[in-house]
Amino acid sequence: MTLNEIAKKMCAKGKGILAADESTGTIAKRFKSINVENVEKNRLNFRQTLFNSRAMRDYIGGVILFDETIRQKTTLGPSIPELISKHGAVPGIKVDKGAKPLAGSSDETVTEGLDGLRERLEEYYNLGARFTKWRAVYKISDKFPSAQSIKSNSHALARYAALVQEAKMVPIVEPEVLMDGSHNIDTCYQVTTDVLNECYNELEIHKVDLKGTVLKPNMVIAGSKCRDKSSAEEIAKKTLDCLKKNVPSEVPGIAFLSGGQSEIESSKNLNEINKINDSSFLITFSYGRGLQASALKEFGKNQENLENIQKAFNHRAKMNGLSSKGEWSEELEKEFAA
Ligand code: 5MM
Repeated sequence: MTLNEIAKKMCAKGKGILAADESTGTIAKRFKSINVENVEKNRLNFRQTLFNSRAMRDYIGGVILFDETIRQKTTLGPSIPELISKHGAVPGIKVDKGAKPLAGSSDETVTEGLDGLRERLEEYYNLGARFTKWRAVYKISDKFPSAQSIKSNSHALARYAALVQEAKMVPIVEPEVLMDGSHNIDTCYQVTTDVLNECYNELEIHKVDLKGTVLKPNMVIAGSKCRDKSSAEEIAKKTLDCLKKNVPSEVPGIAFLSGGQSEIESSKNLNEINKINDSSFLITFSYGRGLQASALKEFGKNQENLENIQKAFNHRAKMNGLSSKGEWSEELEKEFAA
C-alpha cells in the first residue's frame, strides 16, 4: 500500500483512530481514577479487551500504541499488532519521548525524541507498525504560546514526519492547542491558525509529502474555564473554517483529539463538523478519552467482565463512526445505549 492509501484507510468514512498510546505515567493516572493497580498485566488486559471488540472491524481504522504495547503478546495468542491487523485496522505507534521544558521559556514545552529515531522506526516497522504519532503541546495564556515554542515544536514535527516517511510509514502530525485556561473560542481560533501555519511551513521545508500524512488537531473551542460556552454549531463552523484556511488540500485525513471534552461532546462536535464538511478532507476522530472513558469505568467495576467493557467501547466507537459521517444524533445515542 502507498502512504496515501494507508492514510485513507486510517480515516475511511465511518471509521476513525483509537488513541491507546498512553505512556506509563498517563495510564497510571487513568487507572488511579478507577482504583486499578498500574501493572503490565492490567494494562495488557484492558487494551487487548478493547482491541478484540466487535467495534474494531466496523469503526476503527487504526490504533495508536505505546512502546510497551506494540511488543506485547496477547493472552489470546497473537501479538498486539497482529490482533489489530486481524480486525482490519492499521497498527500505529507513538514515537515521541514526551513534552519537556523548553530552555529559554520554561513554562512551555518542546517535544523530544528525534535522537535515534531512524533506528527506532526501523524496529517499529518490523514489529508491524504502518503509521506513527508525535504530539506537540501548546498552552494558551496572556503570553503563550511564544514564537519560540511554535517554531521549535513545528521544526521537530517536520523532522519527525520526514524520517517517518523515509521509513515507509504515515506520520500523524499532532499540534495540540490545549483546552486548559479561560480563553475564548476566538483566541483558540487565532492560536490554532498560527500553530498550523508554522507547522505546514516546516513540513514544506522538510519536503514531507502531505498526501502521505494525517493531521491530528484540536477543535477550535473555548478554554475549559471560559464562561462563554460555544454551541456545537459555532465550534463546527469555526473549526472547519480554520482547517480549510490553514491546512493544504493535499492532506487526505484530519482526525481530531478529544482533548478533555466529554464522550458525548466530542461525538456531537465531530458530527456537527461533518454535517457541514464541504472540504476534500476525510474528517474523523483519533480519540483517547473520548473513546475509552466509559470502557475504563467498566474495567474499574470488574476487570473480568469483558462483555461490559466491550459493550461500552463498542457503543462509543459506533457513535463516533456515525459522527464521522455526520449521521449521529442524541436520539441514536440514547437508542443504542439502551
Ligand atoms: C492517549 O494519550 C496520548 C498522550 O499520551 P502521553 O501524554 O501519555 O504521552 C495523547 O497524545 C492522545 O493520543 C491525544 O491527546 C488524544 O487523546 P484525547 O484523550 O485528548 O482524545
